[in-house]
Amino acid sequence: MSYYQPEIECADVETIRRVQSEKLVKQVEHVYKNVPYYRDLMDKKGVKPSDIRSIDDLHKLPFISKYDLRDSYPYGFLAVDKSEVVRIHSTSGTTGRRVIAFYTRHDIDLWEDCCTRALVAAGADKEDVVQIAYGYGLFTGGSGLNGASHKLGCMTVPMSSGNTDRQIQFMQDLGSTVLCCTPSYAAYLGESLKASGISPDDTSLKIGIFGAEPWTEEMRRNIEKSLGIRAYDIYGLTEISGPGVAFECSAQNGMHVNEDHFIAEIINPDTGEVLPEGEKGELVFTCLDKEAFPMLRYRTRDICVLTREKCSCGRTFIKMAKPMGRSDDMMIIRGVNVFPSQIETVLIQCGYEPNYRIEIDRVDNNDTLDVFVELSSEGFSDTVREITAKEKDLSNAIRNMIGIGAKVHLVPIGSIERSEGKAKRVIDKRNLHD
Ligand code: DLL
Repeated sequence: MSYYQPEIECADVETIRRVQSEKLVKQVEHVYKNVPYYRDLMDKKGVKPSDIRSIDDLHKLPFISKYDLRDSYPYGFLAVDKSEVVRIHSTSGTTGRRVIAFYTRHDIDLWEDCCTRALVAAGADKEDVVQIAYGYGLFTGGSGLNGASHKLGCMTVPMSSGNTDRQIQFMQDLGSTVLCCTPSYAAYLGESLKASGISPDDTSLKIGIFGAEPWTEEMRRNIEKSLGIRAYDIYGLTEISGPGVAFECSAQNGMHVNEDHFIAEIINPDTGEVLPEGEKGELVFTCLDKEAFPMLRYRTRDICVLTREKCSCGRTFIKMAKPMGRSDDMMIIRGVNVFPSQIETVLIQCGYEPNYRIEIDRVDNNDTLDVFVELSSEGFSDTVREITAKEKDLSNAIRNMIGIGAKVHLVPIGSIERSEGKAKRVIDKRNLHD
């Protein structure tokens, strides 16, 4: 079987919409019949399954939010008999109670197909040796890419995250050609290779499939250089399946949503109004094929933009820009909205490595913003005066980007904790005082 399916991935918009409409009608019937919680939401809104005849009627359906999933924890959204479920995965629960997602055999199969498309779009084939350094277990990263690598027939190296020395040893001994992990861990691996005196030319790596957290174009260039690869973005979330909801192709400028399985919308997060293509807002997904844990109009809280243009790769699936982060990650500092990714952009543009920590606090009713970033290796022998001048330059560059000043602290190399999974870069101490 080929995992590049141009008949649908490159289909005209009418065909994609027709496929989506047919599947949507059936999916709504399935959910209405089998998920009493959602049936109640529909009833309250006065919508019946018969009102949904095509994707033009999608806007009539109620949204599902993380609060609905919490209220109905753990089985409330399970739409099949428990005996049909073959696996669960779960979110990390950093922003509240965990969500448990359920999968039938069919759900796993389709999810893995989506991840396989991502590998193929990045240029992988069965000759590749795929090293998977996403965590395995409840997190979807390891299992999703593992299943995809199997399907493609690649030699799969299920490392899971961490144990960096062993990662490097296996990478060299087995000649890994594809690396799958979070971008922050990829950056750390690049740094560790350098520290071990291994040049990117000494490895066989050529492709990276990185996602699960926001990362900037500057970070992409940094990783591509340190690992000697091309780095591709991959997006997804546990509630919708896991990685592979959207994936990057050779154009490397946004991720194609697997539109034959998911409908993507952008809404105004405050009003719920659907926004036209090209406008920034909250990403909402509707699953079209899922059996066990079907989500209709699930609000991701991820902020991004959707555009449909003919891509140089030939695919016509709508593209999502790199998400700036979740609306929960947005920091409001002195009334200004700031995403950590904006600060990351400035740091890398100014020549620093992506090892940083952002601390926010409130002192005498004023918000404070402190950015800790490691000295670059050239800055190692700087005098105090030189360091102070660099901190000031960085502070000015940050002010230019986000509109407010930050106190910058250049700290010794190695003093910021490295991440093996999703990086935790922001410490908001204001919550402690509330
Ligand atoms: O992170 C699934 C995944 C695994 C995606 C491996 C890609 C690779 P969750 O743990 O449920 O699932 O977290 C989902 O992570 O709503 C986004 O906020 C963020 N996220 C995922 N991929 C990206 C990405 C996995 N490429 C949440 N860019 C999502 C930015 C991402 N943020």
